[in-house]
Amino acid sequence: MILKEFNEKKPNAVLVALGNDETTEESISELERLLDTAGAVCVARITQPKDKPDTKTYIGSGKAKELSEFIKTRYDSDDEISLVVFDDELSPSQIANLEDILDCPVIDRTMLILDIFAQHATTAEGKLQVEIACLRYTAPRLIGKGAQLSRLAGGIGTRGPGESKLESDRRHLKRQISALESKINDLERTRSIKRARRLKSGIKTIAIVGYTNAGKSTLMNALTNAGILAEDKLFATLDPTTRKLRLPSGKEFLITDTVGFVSRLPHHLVKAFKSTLEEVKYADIIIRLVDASEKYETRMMKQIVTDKLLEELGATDKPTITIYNKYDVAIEEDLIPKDAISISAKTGKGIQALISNLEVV
Ligand SMILES: Nc1nc2c(ncn2[C@@H]2O[C@H](COP(=O)(O)OP(=O)(O)OP(=O)(O)O)[C@@H](O)[C@H]2O)c(=O)[nH]1
Ligand SMILES: [Mg+2]
Repeated sequence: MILKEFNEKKPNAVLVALGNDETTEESISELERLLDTAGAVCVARITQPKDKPDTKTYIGSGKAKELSEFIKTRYDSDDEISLVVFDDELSPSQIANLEDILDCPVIDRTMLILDIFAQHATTAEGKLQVEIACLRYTAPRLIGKGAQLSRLAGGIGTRGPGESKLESDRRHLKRQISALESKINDLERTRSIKRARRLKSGIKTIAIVGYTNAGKSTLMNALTNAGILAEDKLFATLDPTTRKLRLPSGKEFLITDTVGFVSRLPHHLVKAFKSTLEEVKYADIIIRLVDASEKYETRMMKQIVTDKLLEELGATDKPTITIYNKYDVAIEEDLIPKDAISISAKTGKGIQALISNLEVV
């Protein structure tokens, strides 16, 4: 993948977004965190107030020239720019046009997230899911270029050498995708057998959901000593872990920690991670974790993203416990609902209250 190729020094990147309001700022800040997680450094942010993206170059052509000048000033220096990341999904032709003008690799938000997922996947299933998402993302781009080429080649009936190469690439890609899909189907079967076994055991399952970095793995560890990696990185967890949770009364649950949500999670990833995310769909109870250390508005935005994904997964009709985590570093506490459970998964504060709550669900 793109960012892994730079192995010595962290690559410098410029981030680009359209808009000039607070939402743009938040979104580009999140992109910077994603970039950091992927292993690159943001050296400049560029925003352009514009209602609609330019069909050819996303940002205006003048702005693109300006950016290319900026990149040029750093050629062959220690601060050379190796990457430009756009905070949106770009069309294949926009990427090609921008790379022409900027003379620098261009990626979009989706590719960046795919890259992080590729770096973080550890299990066979996780790796397969990421691979499928990447191929599915690449396929239409190849087809798009192919379509342009075949028109250039003189229309129906004529076959340029480039076109037939593209066709064989496409066929190859299709074969690869279907081979991976059948492997995934096998894994899905295993997962559903396990699920059926759990169902038979009659033990209720809880899924911890929430925006990436909310503290889901930390909470899971606090509850079960699961020893899951919790990190101040986005998408530290990709593969779901399920553990038994035994309450003091003897009541038992199975609790699952899973992949975090993010604003504009690429559709291909949602699709590819279907079997992982189904752990949420089949859970009996949902713990919806909110990061209380963030501003009220950010919390709200992230809750909306989480709820939308829950709806997409068909998991909205379940008993849901909303929990405010990171209470030790909470801000705007007066805006946290009075009846909400507040905890610190890190210090352990409020965990007892949560457990008491679970005793009665
Ligand atoms: N101060 C404070 N930090 C916390 C608390 N809970 C978690 N964190 C920190 O928040 C960061 C993210 O925690 P994780 O448990 O990895 O979050 P996650 O929701 O599992 O994240 P992903 O798996 O990446 O989606 C880590 O650096 C944790 O140490 C808390 O209650 N208080
Ligand atoms: Mg996690």
